[in-house]
Amino acid sequence: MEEFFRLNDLYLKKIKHKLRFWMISVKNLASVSDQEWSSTEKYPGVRWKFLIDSDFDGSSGLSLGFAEIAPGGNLTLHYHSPAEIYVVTNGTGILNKSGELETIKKGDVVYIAGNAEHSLKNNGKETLEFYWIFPTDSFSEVEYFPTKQESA
Ligand code: 7BC
Ligand code: NI
Repeated sequence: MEEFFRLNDLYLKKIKHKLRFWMISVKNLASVSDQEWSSTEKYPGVRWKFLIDSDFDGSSGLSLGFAEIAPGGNLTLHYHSPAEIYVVTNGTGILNKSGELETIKKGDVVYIAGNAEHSLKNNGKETLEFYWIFPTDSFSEVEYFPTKQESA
């Protein structure tokens, strides 16, 4: 009987693995309500969660996370080899585009080329909220480099 359940389990695992090729999943922030916020002292006032990410589900090829920057908080100057997209869903902030500053706000979308230095600071009174997208299976495989410049 135990053997039957073990084989059944193996069979189900195999089927699940195959189904990943056709996987379509719907999520929202409530879906990850039990996930702890991530943060680092490198980025004061910034916290984030993972929604579509191979470290958390069976997705691949693209990954997406949600970040909040508190008023005064700063996702300081950095770069990484994958390109990146931001979709801003709340607040306003100052985007540093490799030295050129631009104010961004709710509704804006941002394309950041691979290896382009960028930072995002919340200069408003509301929480700055945005989704980011990487063309990678997971966030964990994106290597973050700090800028060579002095100020962020
Ligand atoms: O929000 C974070 C935290 C590391 O990263 C995504 C935004 C970005 O520019 O890489
Ligand atoms: Ni980035």
